[in-house]
Amino acid sequence: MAKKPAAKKAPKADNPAAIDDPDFDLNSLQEAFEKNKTFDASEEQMLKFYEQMLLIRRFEERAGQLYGLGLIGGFCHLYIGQEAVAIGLQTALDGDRDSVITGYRDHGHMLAYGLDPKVIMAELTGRQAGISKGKGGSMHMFSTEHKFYGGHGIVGAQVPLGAGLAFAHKYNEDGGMTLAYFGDGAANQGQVYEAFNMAALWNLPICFVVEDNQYAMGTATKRSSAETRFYRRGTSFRIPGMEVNGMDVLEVRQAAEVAFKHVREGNGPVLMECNTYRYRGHSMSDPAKYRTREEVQDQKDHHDPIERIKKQLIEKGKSEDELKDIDKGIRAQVSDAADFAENSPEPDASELYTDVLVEEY
Ligand SMILES: Cc1ncc(C[n+]2csc(CCOP(=O)(O)OP(=O)(O)O)c2C)c(N)n1
Ligand SMILES: [Mg+2]
Repeated sequence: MAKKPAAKKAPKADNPAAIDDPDFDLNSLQEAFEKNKTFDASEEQMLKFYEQMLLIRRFEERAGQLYGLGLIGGFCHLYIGQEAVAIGLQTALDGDRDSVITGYRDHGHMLAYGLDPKVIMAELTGRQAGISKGKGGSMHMFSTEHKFYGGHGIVGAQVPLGAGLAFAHKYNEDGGMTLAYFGDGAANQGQVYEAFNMAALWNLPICFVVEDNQYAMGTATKRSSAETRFYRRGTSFRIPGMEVNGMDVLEVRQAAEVAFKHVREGNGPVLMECNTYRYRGHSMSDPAKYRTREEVQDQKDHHDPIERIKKQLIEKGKSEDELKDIDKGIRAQVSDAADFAENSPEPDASELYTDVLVEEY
């Protein structure tokens, strides 16, 4: 005979959902989101989204070229194809209060947070003027001043660190929230679930975002993940999930509106899955032989986030020429960033001893 389940004790945590709502509803936010999935953007906002996504695209293309020329060393993971995720989410944050943390595919997130392309390019090329004095490189860029906490090479490590940042927001009562990004591959890490538990238990102000770009290095999600609907993975911790088309900036932004409101109102974490696609290999050294050219071309032809908003702007009456001029301006800005980086000196050898320990011992 099956054992009778033990009577449930009320949990001691300050998680009201766990006490008052025995029937946790994974889709509570998704239902609100389904009613209107498109952010009601003004023409000005749409132009801005177009411009910001294009800046990431052109910046990353240039970074790829500089890598080919040997001006960027080490690893370099490009964000091309995924632009709508960072722009849709980060334009909904408050740069003065909120914090962001991500993995190693971080250039786009830094640009989306309004950081100067010059200091990011200088960082990629290992120059003193770089945002981490040229010592972090592509994967380990940081700006505590801008509440951008990296740039992490250890897959999944940013998730508990993000929970820590959210804990600090709550503890300091500064009104901020944290956006913690991770990949579909990272979603299979144990530490992610430990962080989910603590975030839900302590009602932390955090939005966890899985950028499902369909691959973890060369492994397709369906080959590595028993549950590929990543938004469901917070169910055991009573974290509501949201499933979002990460190739549509207006949809991502609308999802951000719903999720961030929930978080800011003190209801604890949200887990958002953004379905997206990376056009380039995992890193610059990956020839991406695990997928067909046709698959990539299909994404570019039918799902490109920049082409999508461009089309919507044209439907609103913007001319192709006007949009081309914006592109020209961005290309010039990216060229200036590359020239700035190439002409900046490398850090002095004495910098090897700085920023290593918090204090002297
Ligand atoms: C703890 C750890 N294990 C393995 C690696 C090697 N590694 C680097 S990236 C990666 C795949 C991660 O894929 P995903 O989370 O989907 O992120 P994406 O690269 O697609 O953005 C792996 C296994 C690592 N850096 N850290
Ligand atoms: Mg991935």
